[in-house]
Amino acid sequence: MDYKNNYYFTILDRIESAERSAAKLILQAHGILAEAKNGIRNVVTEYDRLVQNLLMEQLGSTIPDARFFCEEMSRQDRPDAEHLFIIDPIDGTMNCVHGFHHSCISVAYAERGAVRVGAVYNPYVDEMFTAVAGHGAWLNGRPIHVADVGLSESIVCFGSSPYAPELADRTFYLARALFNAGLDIRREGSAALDLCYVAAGRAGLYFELQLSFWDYAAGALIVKEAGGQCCTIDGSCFPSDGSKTTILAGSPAAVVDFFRLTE
Ligand code: LIP
Repeated sequence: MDYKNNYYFTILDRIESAERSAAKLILQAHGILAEAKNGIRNVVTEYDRLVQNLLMEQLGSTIPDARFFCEEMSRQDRPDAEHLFIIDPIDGTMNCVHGFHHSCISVAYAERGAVRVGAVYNPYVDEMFTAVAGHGAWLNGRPIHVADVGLSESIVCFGSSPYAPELADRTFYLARALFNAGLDIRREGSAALDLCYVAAGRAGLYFELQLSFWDYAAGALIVKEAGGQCCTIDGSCFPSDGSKTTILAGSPAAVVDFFRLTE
C-alpha cells in the first residue's frame, strides 16, 4: 500500500478512536436537556457540544492545520480546505433526547472538497461503519456491499426534514409512492445511519429533501464505496459549497427504479 493510502488509513484509525472515546459521553448521558436552536424541532444538547469539542481536539492534534465543518460551530471553515473534518457530533439528536437509541457520531475527512475517509459510529449497538475512497466500505472491519436488488424487494428509509415543514407534502407524497413500490418504509431519525443501512444492504433506498453537509458527508462515501449510488434527488452531484441539499442513495437497481417511478 503506497504512503498516501496508508495516510488515509491512519486518519481512519484516529477518527475511529476519537469516535469511540466520544461515544462514552453519549452512553453516560442521563436526563438530556434539549435547547431549541431554531424552533422546537431543531435542538442541541450539551452532549452535542461535548462530543464535538472532544472530536475537534483529538482530530486537530492528528492534523494540526486541519479545518472544521461541524454542526454546532457558529461559523464553518471553507468546504474546499486542504484538510477538512466534517463532523456531526450526534446525528439523530432528537432520538437521543427522547431515549430512542438510534443515533450516531459521523466524521468525514476531505481534501479540497473531495471526501477521502468516512466513519459513522452507533454506540448503542457498537456498529462502526467506515470507508476509504477507492478501498471499500466496512462494518466493524468486515466488507459491506449494497443489496443487489431493485425497489420492489427493498425496505425504503426516508427522512421527514422536520426543520423544513414546507417540504412535508412532497416528502410524504414520495414516501407513499415508495411504500406502494417497495416492501415497506422506515423513518428512523438519523440520516447518517440511513445511509449506512443502505451501504450494508439492510435498506435498498434512502431519500430526504433537506440535509446538511455534516449529516451526509461520511455516509455518502460509505454508500459509494459499498457499490451504491448517492446523489441529489434529481440525480446531480452535491453542492461543492457545503450548502443544504436533497439526497437520494441506493443500490444501482433501486435508484434506476426510483427515477422510473418519479419521471
Ligand atoms: C437529523 C438527521 C435527520 C433529519 C433531521 C436532522 P441531526 O440530523 O439525522 O435525518 O431528518 O432533519 O438533519 O440534526 O440530528 O444531526
